Amino acid sequence: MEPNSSENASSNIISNGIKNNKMIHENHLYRTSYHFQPQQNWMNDPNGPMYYKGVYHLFYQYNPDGATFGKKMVWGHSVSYDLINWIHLNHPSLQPSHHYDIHGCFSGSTTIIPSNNQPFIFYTGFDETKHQVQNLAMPKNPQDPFLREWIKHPQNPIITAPIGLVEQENFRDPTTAWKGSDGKWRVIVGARNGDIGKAILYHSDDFVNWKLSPNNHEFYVIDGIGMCECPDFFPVLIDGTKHGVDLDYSSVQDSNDVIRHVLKISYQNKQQEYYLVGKYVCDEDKFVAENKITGTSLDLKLDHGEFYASKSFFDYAKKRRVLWGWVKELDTEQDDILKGWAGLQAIPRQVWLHENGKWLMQWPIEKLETLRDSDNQVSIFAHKLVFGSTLQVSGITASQADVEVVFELPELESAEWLDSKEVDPQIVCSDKEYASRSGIIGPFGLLALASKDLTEQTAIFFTIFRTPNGFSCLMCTDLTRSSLRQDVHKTTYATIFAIDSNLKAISLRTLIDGSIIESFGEKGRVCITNRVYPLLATEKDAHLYVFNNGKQNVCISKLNAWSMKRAKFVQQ
Ligand code: DQQ
Repeated sequence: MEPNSSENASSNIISNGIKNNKMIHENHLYRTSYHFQPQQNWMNDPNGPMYYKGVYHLFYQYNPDGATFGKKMVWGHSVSYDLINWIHLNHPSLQPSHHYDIHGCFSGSTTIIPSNNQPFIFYTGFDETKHQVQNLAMPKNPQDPFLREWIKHPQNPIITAPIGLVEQENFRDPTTAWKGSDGKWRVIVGARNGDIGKAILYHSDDFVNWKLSPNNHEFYVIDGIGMCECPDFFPVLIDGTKHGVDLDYSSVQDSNDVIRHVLKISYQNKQQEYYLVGKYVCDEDKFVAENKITGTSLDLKLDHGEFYASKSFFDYAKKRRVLWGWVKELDTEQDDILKGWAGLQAIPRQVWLHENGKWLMQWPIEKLETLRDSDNQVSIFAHKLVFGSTLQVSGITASQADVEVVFELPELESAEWLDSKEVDPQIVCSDKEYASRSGIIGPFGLLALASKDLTEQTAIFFTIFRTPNGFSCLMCTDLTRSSLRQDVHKTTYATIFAIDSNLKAISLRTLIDGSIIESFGEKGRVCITNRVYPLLATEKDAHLYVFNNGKQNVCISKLNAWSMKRAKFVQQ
C-alpha cells in the first residue's frame, strides 16, 4: 500500500502533470468509454427517461453554450435501442422560448397516457420573473419513434406555485404522473419553504388543468432539508424477484400486501439521494413511510457517493424499473472549461425491493455485460489473501473494466468492536489512510485506477465490525490518494449496514471507466459512485489490485474482471 516515491518525486510528477494538463484535456483522458455523456458541454440531471415505440429516450439538463451550468438550460435528448449504445439527437427537445421558461427549461418527467399512448413532458420553466412554474409539452409527431420535435402546450404555465405554501423560486421538478383509482391524474412537484422541503401533490381530470390535492396536498414534508429536488415516486413489489411494476394504481390497489411505494427526494443541502419506503393509500393521497430521514447513517440513500437528481422509469420492454442518476465532476470549473465537457450519467440501474421489503437493491442493467470483452478477461478462484497482501489483477485494461469479486469471510466473532450505535461511517473512514491500517476482518477490497507504484490508487473496501446490535459492514471508497493533483476534490465516501451473523461471503462489483468508479456492495444493497482524475493511472498505465489489510485472512472465492468495449455513441 505504501508508495515508493518520495514527496519530491511526487511534486515533479505533479508539475509535469500540470504542464501536461492541456494534453490531458486535449486527449480527453477523463472521458468515458461506456458511460453516457454528450459529445461536449455541460450535462446534469437525467430528465424524463421513457420507453416509447421500441425506443428508449433519455432527456437531460444540458447547456449547449459551454461546459458550466448555463443561464438557459435546455433538455438535451438521446435515444437508444438498448440503454447502452446511444444516438445523440442534434436538437434539444426543449429550449427556453416563452415567458414561462425564458430563463431555463429545468428538470421534469415524462408520462405516457395509457388510453392513447400519448407521451407528455412535464417540466419546470424558469420564467421571466425568475419564478418556477410547471409546463407541458407534447411530441409534434407521435408516430416518430425518436420524438425529435416537441410542442409546448398553449395553456402553459399549467401550474404556478401555491402562494404562502412554497417559495415561488423554489418550486420545481414534476414527477411522472399517475392515475388513481378515482380516475384522477396525480403529480408531485418538489418545493421548499425556508428549510422545509415539500413534495406537493396535485390532481387533474384532463392532464392539463391541475389543482392542489383536496385530500392531502402536502404529500410529504421534511424539515431541515432545504429544497426537495427531483422527487420520484414509484411502486415496488415485495416478491423477492427483480420484477418491476408501473404507476397504474387501478391494478395495484388491491394488492397492497405485496406492493410498497418509494418516495425518493434529492436532498439539496446534502446533495444526496434519500428515499423512503412505505404504503401509499391512493384514495386518501397519503404516503406512510416505514423509515425516516434522520440525518444519521440509518437513512436509506440510493448511493453514498456522487450521484444526484436521479429519475426512474418503468421499462415496459423488460418489465423492470430502471434508474438514472447524474454524476458530477469533482475537478475544477477551469478544468471543465478546458475539457469542454462536464457531467456523466451513471450506468442505468435496475432497481427492485429487497425481499425483506425494507430497502432497494440496484444493479447495472444486464445489457452492460455485452460490452465485456471475453478476449480480455481474468478469473481468480480460491485465492487466500493473508494479512497485508496485495494481488495484481493483470490481463485487462484496468482503466476500462468491469470487476466482480466475492470475498469469503472468516468467522465474524473475531471482528473489531465498534462502540457506538450510531456512527458516521464517513468519519470512521476518513481516519488517515484508513484502507492501509491494520484491522481484523478488513479493510479488504480493490485498489482501482492505481499506478504501478501505488502512488495513485482509489481503494474500495469493506471492514466488518461487531456492534451493540450484532455485526455491521463498513463500505468505503477512499479518494484521498486517487490523484497526485491537489486541485481536485478527494475525500472518502462511506456507508455502514447491518449484516447477518451467519454471513459467509460478501460481494463487490466495480465499474471503472476513465474518470468514474461505480461500486455495488453486497449484491447491490449499497452503492458508492465517484469521480477520479489520476495523472499516472490512466489508460494502459492504470492497474487493478485486490488487497487485505485485516489480520484475519479473507479468501477471494471468485473474481472475474473484464476489459470493457466502448459503447457506441453517434450524433444525428
Ligand atoms: N437541477 C435542475 C433543477 C433541479 C436541479 C436544474 C437538481 O430543476 O432541481 O438544472 O440538480
